[in-house]
Amino acid sequence: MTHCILIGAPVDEGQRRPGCLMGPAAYRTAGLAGTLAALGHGVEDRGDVRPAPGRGESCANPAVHHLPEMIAWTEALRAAAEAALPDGMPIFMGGDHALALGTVAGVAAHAARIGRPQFVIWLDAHSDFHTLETTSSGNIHGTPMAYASGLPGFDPFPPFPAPIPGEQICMFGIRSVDPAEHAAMQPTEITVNDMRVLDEQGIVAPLRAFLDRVSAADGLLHVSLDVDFLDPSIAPAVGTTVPGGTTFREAHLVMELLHESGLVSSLDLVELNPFLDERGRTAKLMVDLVGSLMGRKVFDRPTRSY
Ligand code: HAR
Ligand code: MN
Ligand code: MN
Ligand code: MN
Repeated sequence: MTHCILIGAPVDEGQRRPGCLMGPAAYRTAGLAGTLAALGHGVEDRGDVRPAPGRGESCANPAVHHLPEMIAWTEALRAAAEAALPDGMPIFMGGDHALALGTVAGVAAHAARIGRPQFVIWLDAHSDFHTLETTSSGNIHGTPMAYASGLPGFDPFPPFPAPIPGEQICMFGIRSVDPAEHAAMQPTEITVNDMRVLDEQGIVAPLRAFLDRVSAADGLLHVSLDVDFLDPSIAPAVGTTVPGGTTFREAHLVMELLHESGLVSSLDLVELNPFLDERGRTAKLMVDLVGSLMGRKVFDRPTRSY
């Protein structure tokens, strides 16, 4: 059984549509802690992270907004992640995806400290591979994977502690990539399982191929789950809907395979905007997906060993 550590990250400054700051409250209301406890896990809620005041940092791209606030969030969330990991599995309740600048920095620093490779699976419609220099929206939630990869172009931010090699990153379900992101990803070894790949090959083969690599390297696995990974018809509570996302069963299957691997060491739940939800259905779906990730199954059967 796992000791689950819930950490609220009410980040709203990484994009322009207010509401993601309500995310942690929605996950608590939708029963995340009870879902985990019912599966036999230990649950500890450490409350919401409170960043220090911003220090007025700036950068050359005038589109970028809320930079000082996001630097403060990144420092606070990195510290929260590093503090939680020796005690159990942190589950970061977002908050927009800019929170991952901090959470992934924290898990990467922890992995480096204990001498194990850190892997990341990015479940998202978007590649989030802009730098502060290439983003035209100025929304920092579109940048965390480039930061984690150690790309230049994040000057006012603290240097990423232990940049994650492309071989250890898998993007899964993406279907919206800007030209500058595409160009920046081209020279990397990142595995890109876009929706076209999943349409052709299904969920199982591409996901198992990645999990086999994590297992062979004795890696830690951070899962970053963006609500827009899901098709907007089943998950409307997100500011950046993109049609053609994963179905209910595809998403649960991803979670079930991740559980079966036994490799997951930390989790982000991001981009839920409860202000856009319909009677809590997206929040409830996200909590159900965490249930599958943490071992809920329809029927017990022999599982694949890694
Ligand atoms: N690529 C676009 C931009 O940078 C859209 C990014 C949207 N990102 C998220 N998270 N919603 O994945 O503005
Ligand atoms: Mn995202
Ligand atoms: Mn997204
Ligand atoms: Mn978004």
